[in-house]
Amino acid sequence: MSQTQIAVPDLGGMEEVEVIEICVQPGDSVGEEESLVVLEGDKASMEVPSPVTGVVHTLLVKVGDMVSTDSPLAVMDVQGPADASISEPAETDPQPSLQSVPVQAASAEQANAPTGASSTIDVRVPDLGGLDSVEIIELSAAIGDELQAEESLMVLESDKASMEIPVEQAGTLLSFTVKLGDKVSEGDVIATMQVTTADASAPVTPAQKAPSQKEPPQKAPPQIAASSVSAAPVAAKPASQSPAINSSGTVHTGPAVRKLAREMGIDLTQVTGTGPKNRILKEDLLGFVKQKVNSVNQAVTAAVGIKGSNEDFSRFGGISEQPLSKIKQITAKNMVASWTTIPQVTQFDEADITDLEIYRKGGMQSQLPEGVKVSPLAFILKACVKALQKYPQFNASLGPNGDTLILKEFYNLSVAVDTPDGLMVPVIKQAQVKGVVDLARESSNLAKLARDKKLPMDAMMGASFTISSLGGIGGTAFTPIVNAPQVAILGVSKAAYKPVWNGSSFEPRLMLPLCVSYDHRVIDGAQAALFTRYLCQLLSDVRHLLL
Ligand code: CAO
Repeated sequence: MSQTQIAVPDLGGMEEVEVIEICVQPGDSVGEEESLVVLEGDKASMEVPSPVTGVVHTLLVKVGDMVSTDSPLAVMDVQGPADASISEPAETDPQPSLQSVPVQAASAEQANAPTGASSTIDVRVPDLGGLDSVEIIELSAAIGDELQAEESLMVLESDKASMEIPVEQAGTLLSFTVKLGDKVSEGDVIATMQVTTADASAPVTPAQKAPSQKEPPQKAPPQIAASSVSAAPVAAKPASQSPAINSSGTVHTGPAVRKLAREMGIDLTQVTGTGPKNRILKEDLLGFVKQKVNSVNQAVTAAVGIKGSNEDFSRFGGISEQPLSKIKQITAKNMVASWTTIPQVTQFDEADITDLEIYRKGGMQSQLPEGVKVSPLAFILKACVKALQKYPQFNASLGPNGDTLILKEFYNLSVAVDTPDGLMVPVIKQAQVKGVVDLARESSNLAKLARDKKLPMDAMMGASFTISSLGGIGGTAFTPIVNAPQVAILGVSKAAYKPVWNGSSFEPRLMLPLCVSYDHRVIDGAQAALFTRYLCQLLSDVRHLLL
């Protein structure tokens, strides 16, 4: 075992390029020709494949580093003695493929093939059926790929046709001598391959022996896909279900697709490749984006949809159909969104408000200014402020990515008001600076404005917590829906006298049912129980609320 330093190969004239992707981690076993890093200059991106088989010992670069020819990239543990030439591949590269993917030396000597059994050949553009100067739109194979005869190497497209260029002979792809977007004609050298020949003494079209441009092409004719530009031979291939990840865990695709994926923020390991050996093509990436957009749209539609039934109920008897008010339609959408996106739980408890009600209906009433009426709601509002101050996570919202909690230092309490047109939720702003009487006056004013349809828009914004009181109507308990983006809501049902055990006897006490629904992503059950209990304690001793 020895250690070998891997360096950046000849960059073909580019001075500095950026490391845009690290394909391996220390400890990874890497095969020869598997990508180590991806580099990008202002003209091209390129993968740097490992020239050896071994284990990555140390990475000497990180994403964002600028490197140039011969810059150290990594140290590899390899079997056998270190090969000093590995860090200097540029010295041995007879034809550096500067703008395109290949960066490794590609001579037969470096190909590590059995002596006398393999040779390096040029791959040339075959007869293009009369077309000239045709653009390369897809590189279908990667350096190091073992290609079978007739397997696609690249795709060309002119204004008349698209065509795959297959390799004639099976072998290992050593380099591309062209890049995406280049225009090629019949006879042009486009790649070099290492092939195994039956007779080692008679290698086929060795790379070192360049035939003249006029020499007839040696390769199979291209598969002309169609006679119009709309032909898409690439897409016509059967879609593969397996992701385009090679044995080293890196994604099998070209630099252009990588760049596009990076710009769009797409994790390529999630994309299924339909190219040769599951290679991800540009079409795959675009298809993936389309699919994601569609599914998001569907989810949004489902979340905000208020679609009802298509059933013809008149088959069973008489029916009439009424339009839903705008308020009801908006409420429906908000409810569906909250119900489907927030995991919510409701905590129930009872507050003993016997003493509070004696005070409210007795001593307090006589001290109130003319025309002011204080219902239990005003005390409940006051108690909520105090409970929210003690348990601030109830007066909060989840951050945009769901990984932070935004705690609010204002206590803007919205109160659900039942109006003929539907539910409205005006907000009592800065409730923490208001006393019980002020809260009573403001909640009653806001309820009146809501019922008279005179609520200004601003009066319904900025709430940090909601109270829904059905106490004036009846009921023993209910489960209010969290008013997103808030994380909790208090439901209040009708107070009723109940026999309560005081330690020696049952006593009639006026018990107020409280129901706290909460976003379980933010609030734990124990916190909800403590919060609700604390509310009950506050309401059971009126002194807490008047101080
Ligand atoms: N238990 C027993 N009695 C109660 C009570 C309770 N929890 N809450 C109120 N009351 C009594 C009041 O004291 C009042 O009695 P008096 O007239 O004898 O004093 C009576 O019920 C009516 O009260 P109110 O409803 O007019 O006043 P409020 O301050 O309690 O409530 C408001 C105001 C706007 C919350 C209420 O009118 C309302 O619209 N509630 C409906 C809210 C709603 O629809 N929520 C469901 C939303 S979906 O989750």
